[in-house]
Parts: sequence; structure tokens; C-alpha cells
Amino acid sequence: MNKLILFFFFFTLMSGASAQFQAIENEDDVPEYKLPDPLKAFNGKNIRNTKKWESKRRPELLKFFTQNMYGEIPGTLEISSVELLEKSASALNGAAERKQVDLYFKNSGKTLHFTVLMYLPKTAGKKPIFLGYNFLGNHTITDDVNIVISSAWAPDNPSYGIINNQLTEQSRGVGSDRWPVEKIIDAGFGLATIYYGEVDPDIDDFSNGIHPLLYVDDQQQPADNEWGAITAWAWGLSRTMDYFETDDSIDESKVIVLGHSRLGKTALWAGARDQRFAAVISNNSGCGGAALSKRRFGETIWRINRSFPHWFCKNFKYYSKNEEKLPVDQHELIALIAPRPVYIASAEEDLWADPKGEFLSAMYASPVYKLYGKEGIDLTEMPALNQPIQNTVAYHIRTGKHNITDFDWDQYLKWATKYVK
Ligand code: GTR
Repeated sequence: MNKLILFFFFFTLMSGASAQFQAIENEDDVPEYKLPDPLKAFNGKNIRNTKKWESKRRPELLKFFTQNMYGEIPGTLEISSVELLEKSASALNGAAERKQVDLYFKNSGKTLHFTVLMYLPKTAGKKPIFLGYNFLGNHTITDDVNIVISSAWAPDNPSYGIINNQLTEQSRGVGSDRWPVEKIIDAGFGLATIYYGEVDPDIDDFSNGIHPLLYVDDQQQPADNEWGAITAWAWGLSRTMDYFETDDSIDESKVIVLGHSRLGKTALWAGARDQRFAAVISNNSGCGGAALSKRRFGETIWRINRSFPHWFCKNFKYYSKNEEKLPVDQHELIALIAPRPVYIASAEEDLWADPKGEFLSAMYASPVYKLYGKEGIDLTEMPALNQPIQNTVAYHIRTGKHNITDFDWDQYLKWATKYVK
């Protein structure tokens, strides 16, 4: 076969494979699967108490997720300097304090920085705070003209005025329906957010973002077990936590990490890795987040690895169309957060993220919470639409699409007031 024929052979094979991908959207089409028991170690021994969970099972699960799914951070990088970019004692018509702080990182001649935008209630003492990335730049979360526009790379999107990969004034406030800042402040919480592209641009290119700061010698991309983008973003959240520990206005024992969609996957992984986060909220995180992989409903491992080859570590490709070989599933990612409060939220029309798989994950993580005497999800059927179950493990499915809405935030504020504040 000459090269051209070979090329067409592979081309047809590959395009055929993608044309054939039909997401499962019907419960009847879900294949039979067997979930691993979070309370049975890889060696078959039962885990009967929190001591064994903490000394044996939790570490082995964390190691598996690290080495085979999200990837290891190959070294440590601490904040090299903190710079106050801007501050106001009277933001949001006097309701809040605003701060924009730059965190700088330096290693082997390379530098990276990202900006943490914070709104804090004007109450006395240290404040509990929500921490979550935004998709399109800090300046999109409110129409506050003082928010500095990031110069980091962003995917072109002319309807938001993102041209030549640069964010512009045109998108100021466009995400405000996802960020009810006044409501958060009124409930007595602060809000901190970062443009995720400042930590690692969301593109399959490992020459930018945080990864190169930890390359050794002439390394060009992470090794098979090293960090993809989700771990890079989770790393950024942990460094923000390092900063919170030095900021007298923030209660570092009451940081709730949250995220929507790919950033919900990130919030779960950040909370699983870093036990300093007091609570975790996953909003419509789907495949690689809260949804069970073995159900193969909606987005699958193969599909996500193909569309977003940079999100997970390379080792994870082994499980594409090979879910039965996975010795873990996403309920065990949620279990890694125990005994800290965790909220999993789905949307009825978001079949791509498999609402039922997200519910089952929360349910099957619950035995680990029970070990700690905490109340998880003890229903076996999904709750009705818009009827949250708010225990230490919380779950809701609301009407509507893949999004983070006022309804979602109302539930998170109520739950965080009870379980964190
Ligand atoms: C989709 C992706 C999902 C989810 C979503 C998002 O294209 O398939 O896994 O992460 O993007 O982040 O909005």
C-alpha cells in the first residue's frame, strides 16, 4: 500500500469512528456494569472504619485518580509574590469590599501570574468565601467597570468580542447571570474568582500556562502520568487557598470551592486533592466529574479524551471504550471529599452530563460519609425536579439546561449557610 492509500484507509476509519458515536440518551441502552465498592480495598479487604479509610483506602484511590486520570503535579511551586492590583472599600454601591490580587509564580526562568478577584461582605472578622473559576474573564462576572480585563489567551468568540484570542471590553458583565454577587454578599459570604485561562489556556498545547514552569531539561509536554489541564486548574485553586491563608479578611477554614461543567470537574478534583477546602460544589460537571463513567451515558471517556485530549493525563486514554477495566469510578472521587460537605447538581435537559449518573455517584459515595457519622444520600430513586436533598452530601436536579442559574445559587447559599458558615 502506498502512503496515500494508507492515509485514506486511516482517515475513513477515524471519521467513521466519530460518525458512529451515538451518545446513549436512553436508560434502556445503558450497558450492564459493576461498580467498585469504595469500602473494599484493591486487595479485597473490607474497610470498616475511618482510620482504615484514611490510612489505606483513601490514599490508594487518590493515587489511582492521580496517576491514571487527572495526572500528577511534577514538583512544587509556591507563590513567589503577591501584588495588590486594585482595592476598593466601597464596591457594588457600597455593599461590599473589592480586591484584585495578582499571584506570581517563578521557576527555571519562567513566570506566570493570575488575578484573584474578590468581593467581600463588610461584616467584621474573617469571611467565609466561595471560590470558583470563570470561563470568559473576571470582567464578565459583573458590569463593574473596575474589574481589570485579563490579557491571557482566550478562544475566539466574536459574539463576546473575543478576537485574536484577546478578551475585550465588549464582554464586560456578559456572565453576570451566572454570578449573583449581591445575593452572595447579602448571605454573608465572599466571592473569589479567577479566569481559568490565566492558569492554563484551555487548548491542547502544553507550551503555555503553568505546565512549562515545571518541565525538566528540554521537556515539551507532561509525561503520561503527569498533569493535564484539569489538574493544572486544580493546582491554581490550591495556590489561591495558600493566599487565603495569608489574608486576614478571609476565613481559610470556610472556603467552598465550586465550578460549572469542566470547572465543576476541576472543583471536585481540587477538593479531593486538597483537604483544606471546607466544601465542594459540582454544578453539571458530567463525564470526568460527578457522572459515573461505567454507565457510558451521554459523554463517554472515549469522547471526552478525543474532544479534549489535554484535560486528563495521557494514561487515561487507556480507558477510552474500555470502561470495564477501570478499577474506580467517579463515586469514589466524591468519596475522597468525605467527611466534608459536597453538593452535586444536575439539570434535567443536560443529558450529555448524565444527571442520573451524577445522582448515583452521590448516592454510592454516601457509605463513606456514613462511616464518619455524616448523612449522605439515602434515597435509591432520584428526587423530583427542583426538590433538593440537602444533607452533608447534597443533590438536586433542576428543570432547564446545562448552566448555573439563580435556582442553583439559592440552593448553594442555603446549604453552605447550614453546613459551612
Ligand atoms: C462540553 C464537554 C463537557 C463539559 C462542557 C463544559 O463540551 O463535553 O465535558 O465540560 O463542555 O465545560 O461546558
